[in-house]
Amino acid sequence: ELHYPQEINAAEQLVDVHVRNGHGDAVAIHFEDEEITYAELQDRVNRMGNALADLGVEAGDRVVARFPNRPEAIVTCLAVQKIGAVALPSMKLLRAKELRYIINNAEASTVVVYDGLLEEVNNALPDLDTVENVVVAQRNGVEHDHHDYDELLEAASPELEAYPTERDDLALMLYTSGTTGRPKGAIHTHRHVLATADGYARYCIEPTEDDVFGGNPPLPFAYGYGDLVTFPLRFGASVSLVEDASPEDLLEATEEHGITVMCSIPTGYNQMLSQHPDATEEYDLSSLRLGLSAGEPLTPTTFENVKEEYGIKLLDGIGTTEMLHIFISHRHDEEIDPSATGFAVPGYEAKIIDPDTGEECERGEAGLLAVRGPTGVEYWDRPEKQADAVEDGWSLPGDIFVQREDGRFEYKSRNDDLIVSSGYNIPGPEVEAVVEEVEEVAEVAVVGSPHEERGEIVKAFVVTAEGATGDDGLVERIQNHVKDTLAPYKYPRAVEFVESLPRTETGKIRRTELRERERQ
Ligand code: 3SK
Repeated sequence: ELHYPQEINAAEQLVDVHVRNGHGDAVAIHFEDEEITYAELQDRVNRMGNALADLGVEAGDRVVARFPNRPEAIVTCLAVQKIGAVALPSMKLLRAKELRYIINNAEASTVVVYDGLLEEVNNALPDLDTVENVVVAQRNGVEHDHHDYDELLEAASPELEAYPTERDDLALMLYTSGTTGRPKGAIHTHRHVLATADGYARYCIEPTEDDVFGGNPPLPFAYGYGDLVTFPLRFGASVSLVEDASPEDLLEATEEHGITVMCSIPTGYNQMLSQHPDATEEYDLSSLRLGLSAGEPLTPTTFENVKEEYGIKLLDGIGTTEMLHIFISHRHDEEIDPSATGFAVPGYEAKIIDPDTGEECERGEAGLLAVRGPTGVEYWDRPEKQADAVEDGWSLPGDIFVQREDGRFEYKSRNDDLIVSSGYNIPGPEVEAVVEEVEEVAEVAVVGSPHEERGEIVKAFVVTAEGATGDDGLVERIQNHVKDTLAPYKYPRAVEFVESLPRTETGKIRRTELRERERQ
């Protein structure tokens, strides 16, 4: 079990502790040609914390950080946490409609945003009820009339004592799509943040100060936040950050920054393998010691290909935004069976239950995964969702697993309507609601369809309105409308026109039937 003192501040633990311990000159962040040491990171975090406090941000306030994977994102989140406020990293592809909902729901007081991502904030701003400050990091010369990130930092003091947060005070809030189309804020405490490193990372990855974490999961994805912020900084290691990293960027960064622990999703590894089949001849990848994989199921083929090409094991894991990071995985130093996800991470317990009775299943029997441990599901202001997601202290992530005789957990499928495509969680019903807005659409059902590279793709079954023709033109109009309304990765890559949708007696669409049809 992990014990933390009553008073603890995650940002202080991730940065100041290292400076105090004489590690201030060690590199914390590699970004482009820059090497930011722990002492420099502390200086920036302190200035940003003071600047935010001067703007009126108080302990407990929610502050949105909207950045690609850049150092300012880390500085902002840590500064927010250091003054006792709550960091809310925002996925960069979110559109004004989604931002409006999230920021109003979180009642955020402040938005700190990269100028390349300002437009959707400006579009949402007239309807943001609680936002008092917008701070812009101007990196591309985008004109604005908000506070300027660099000017604020320049003017602020570099001295800052961490706010005396308690271990169960909120530190981080991450919105997850869920299946309903209304994103849910998963809230996490200072203790939760540190526990992801002190459990999963410490035992499954065993990081040292010499490790360099790198990869492409976005920082607002809980997987990316752990891999690229919490883990490197908890262990006095460093992170190689690459903005919008292509497979080539990741291979280059591995050579340039000496990445030792690569972090990606199966689609990311497959893209690296297929786009650079001779990577080891093109790049020096000898620094790599391990790869982490999550976000979607890892196939044994990808595991073997990565092992053969890069000479490293891929540690598959399953986590959720609600649990903050991975709770089932192998350990890097044990024999990995790539057909299974692994064992419960030290500190967590996992079991398989019958979805109808809640009784524990026998080994070998498929059922609903239930987990508990040092992190847990807590939603911001959604008691009805909270009740569905937790039973008797056990969190129910909504996945069907089997626990084998050897104790390993093997993934089977999702238990709900969430489509997992290239690591993005896409709620089918949310896409349906937008497709339905197209005039020529009478009815629609959206499900995941298996796809070799992306795991699944979003597929829409559409019944056209009278007089409309289901042709390529309509497919394009549907796709463009979704791309213009929601984050573009949610658009249906496949559209099939059908006479009618399968329905239950009570009129509910039988998405299971459509999903099964796709799997045949
Ligand atoms: O998708 C996952 O497996 C995952 C892993 C770590 C953190 C968050 C998530 C959703």
